[in-house]
Amino acid sequence: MMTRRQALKTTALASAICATATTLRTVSAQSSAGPAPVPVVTGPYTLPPLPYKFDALEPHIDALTMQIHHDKHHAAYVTNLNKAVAEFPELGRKRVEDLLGDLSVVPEKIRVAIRNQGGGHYNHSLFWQMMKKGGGGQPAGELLKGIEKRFGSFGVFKDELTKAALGQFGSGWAWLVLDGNKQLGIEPTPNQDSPISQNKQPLLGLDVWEHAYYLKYQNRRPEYVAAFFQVIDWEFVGEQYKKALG
Ligand code: MN3
Repeated sequence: MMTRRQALKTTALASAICATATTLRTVSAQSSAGPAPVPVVTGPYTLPPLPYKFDALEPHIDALTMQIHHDKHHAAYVTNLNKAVAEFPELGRKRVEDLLGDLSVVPEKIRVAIRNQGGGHYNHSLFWQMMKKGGGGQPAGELLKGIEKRFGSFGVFKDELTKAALGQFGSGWAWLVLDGNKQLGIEPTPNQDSPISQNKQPLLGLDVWEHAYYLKYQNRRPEYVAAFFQVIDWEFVGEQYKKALG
């Protein structure tokens, strides 16, 4: 038989469950209304649309991560970049890669903001295009030849990029770049620093900020890095390589 104390406990538990269910209903009612609109950003820089649906990279990269990553994180870099250049309209007429390419000409007052927010905008604008539904596999043509010449094999390159991605302490990126001497290389960068600020053209970038993977992979960065290789758009990376070779 249930004692009074047990009965009270059971009642309390039941109300708690009801309260939770109500909260969950409220949340799902909100999310079924669709994603919140991207805030209107006034300024010279704009958020490029994601070139595919949020769920295009499932199951490797989940839809919610893509939505928050693009609509919130990237949007915030754009907003903050616009805020930074608001006082310097002549800078806003330049491409973000030109600002990043020579930070010494950016007024000191906004140099850190351009490096971080401009870097965030530029890096992510590339990052979305470096992935696609049904991507993965290996590069072909000139890029494959270049990778084999520089690293010995595609497998060695993959290991090296993975090592750079896992070795990046805290937030940052791991890149395949083409340097000023037209040599391929692996380059980790902290925060939103872009290889372009070191006169290196980014060809492939792997975002290892926790916001890029935490919802699905939590602390398992190696699983996320392996998943990233399943969605790389090697055609796009190959085009970047051709352009950078000139
Ligand atoms: Mn990111």
